[in-house]
Amino acid sequence: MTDEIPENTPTFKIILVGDGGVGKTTFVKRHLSGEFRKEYIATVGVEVHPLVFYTTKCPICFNVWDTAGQERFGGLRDGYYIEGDAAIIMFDVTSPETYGNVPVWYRDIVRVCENIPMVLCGNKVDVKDRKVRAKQISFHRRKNIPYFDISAKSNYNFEKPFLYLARRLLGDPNLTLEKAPALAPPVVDLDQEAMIANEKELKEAQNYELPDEDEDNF
Ligand SMILES: Nc1nc2c(ncn2[C@@H]2O[C@H](COP(=O)(O)OP(=O)(O)OP(=O)(O)O)[C@@H](O)[C@H]2O)c(=O)[nH]1
Ligand SMILES: [Mg+2]
Repeated sequence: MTDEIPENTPTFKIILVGDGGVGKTTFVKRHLSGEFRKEYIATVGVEVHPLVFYTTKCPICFNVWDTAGQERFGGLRDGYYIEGDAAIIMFDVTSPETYGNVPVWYRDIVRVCENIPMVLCGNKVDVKDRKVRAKQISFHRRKNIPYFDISAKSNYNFEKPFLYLARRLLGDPNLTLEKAPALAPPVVDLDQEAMIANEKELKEAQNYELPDEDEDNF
C-alpha cells in the first residue's frame, strides 16, 4: 500500500470539483496509498492525493486536487484549475441542486483549461431514495463526456472514472487495469438488484432524445 511510485511514472493533475457535500473528499480518500501520501498546499487551500493505478501499459499517477471547504458561491481560484490535465465533476444523486450546478463547474473548468478530458460522476447511488434518476442526467451527452454512477462509501465504480481518464491521457482506448488499487473497506452495503436496475436504466437513458434546451441554459 505504501510502495514507492515507480520512477518515470506519467503523472497528471486531476481537478476534482462539485458542490459542497457531494462526497469529493470521501471519494478521494478511498484510495489508501493516495491518502497516505497526500500533501497540503496552503496557498491554494488544497489537499493533493497522489493516486497510482497500474495499467496494462504502465503505472499512472493522478494527483487529485481536493479543496478543503469549498466556496460554494465564490467558485474556486484559478490556481486550482491552472495546468489541470483532466477533471472529475461530481454531484450527489440525492440532491438535484448539485446536479443543477454541474454546468457551472464545467464552465469554470473550460474557462481555464479549455479542452481537457473530463468525466461526470453521480455519487451516493447506495442511497435508497435516489432523487436524480438516470434519464434526468443528460449534461454529459451534450458535452460528449462519460457519466458514471458511483458510491464512494461502497467503492462502487471507484476505478471507472480513473480508467477512462488513463485511457485518454495515455492515448490508449484499450488500456485496462493490471491490478485493483487498495481501497478502504466499504462502509455501506449495496443493494445488488438496485444496482443492476440502475445500470439498465442508465443504458436506456443514453438513447433518449435530448430535450430541446439551449445548451448553456441550465
Ligand atoms: N450515502 C453516502 N454518503 C456519502 C457518500 N460519499 C460521501 N457521503 C457523505 O456525504 C457527506 C459529505 O461528504 P464529503 O466527502 O465531505 O463531501 P465534499 O464534496 O468533500 O464536501 P466539501 O468538502 O464541503 O466540498 C459526508 O457525510 C459523507 O459521509 C456515498 O457514497 N454515499
Ligand atoms: Mg471535501
